[in-house]
Amino acid sequence: MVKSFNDNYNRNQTAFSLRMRASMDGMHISGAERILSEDKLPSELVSLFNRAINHGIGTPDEIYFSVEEIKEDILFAGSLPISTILTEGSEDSRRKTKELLKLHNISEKTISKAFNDISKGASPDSKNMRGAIVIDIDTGERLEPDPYRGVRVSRMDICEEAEDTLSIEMKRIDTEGLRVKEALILATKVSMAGTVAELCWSDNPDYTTGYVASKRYGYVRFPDLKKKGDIKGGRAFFFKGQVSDIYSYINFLQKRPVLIERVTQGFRPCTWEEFLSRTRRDEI
Ligand code: WAQ
Ligand code: MG
Repeated sequence: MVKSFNDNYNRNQTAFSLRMRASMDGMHISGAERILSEDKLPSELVSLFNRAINHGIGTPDEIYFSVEEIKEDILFAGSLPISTILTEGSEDSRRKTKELLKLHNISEKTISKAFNDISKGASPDSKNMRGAIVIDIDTGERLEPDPYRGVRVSRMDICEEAEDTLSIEMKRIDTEGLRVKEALILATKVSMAGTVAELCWSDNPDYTTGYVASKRYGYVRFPDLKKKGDIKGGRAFFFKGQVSDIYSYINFLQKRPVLIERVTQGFRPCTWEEFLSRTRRDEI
């Protein structure tokens, strides 16, 4: 994200999608997505290579890079606002995460299914998936065409200036880390696709904060959503609509270029009750 487009004056430059994914013994361990101009490609390739080989989980035995010219129009967007809920351990976090999902009119059965699948490793062979589960909010049915791989969101990034603003904003609200920035960019794009809500926690055993994100409630973080040492993680996109719409939905997630150019103000960590009263106030 060091890169990208310096807003208005070089919007006409050709943009490239740069992707990296690394695996070890067939298990996905690291990936990244960038949108950037040609002059930034060489340095970013090197930095993503370093990132892949220095990944905490292990040294990859395969690293793939792809560079594609972006021919579609880029959608410029504002980020979702960040909130962080103060909780008392993983059970409390899970309970509140589920409550927030219920506020999106997602059935309890569907919520439990998403939690159970991610907790046990959501691919049919109980490994972490490279992409996300897509789950029908009413039936709880999984809709991703390839249940081993899932749907991988691609072609999203943040403009340089917006990234600087985001760093300042994150400091203001006591939040830090590249992981948060990348997840926020992804979650913003996922919300723009019409996703009812997204549920996510990392597959990194040391990173236990997860989130629920949606247009309606923003990017809502829950510390300790999983226990330290747990290597299972993943994402679920809660989908509402005709099953026939699923292909254009997935196409948007995989192909439509989205660049964050504005940062929406977020909130300092607060209790669940404070969060609820704030969101209710906003709805009036
Ligand atoms: N598209 C779809 N699913 C993805 C993608 C993608 N581009 N990248 C990762 N996933 C899925 C995949 O199943 C991974 O195993 C899982 O998500 C977790 O990925 O606010 O770091 O990169 O403190 O480990 C969230 C909280 C961090 C950040 C999420 O995810 C915060 C994180 P990871
Ligand atoms: Mg990871």
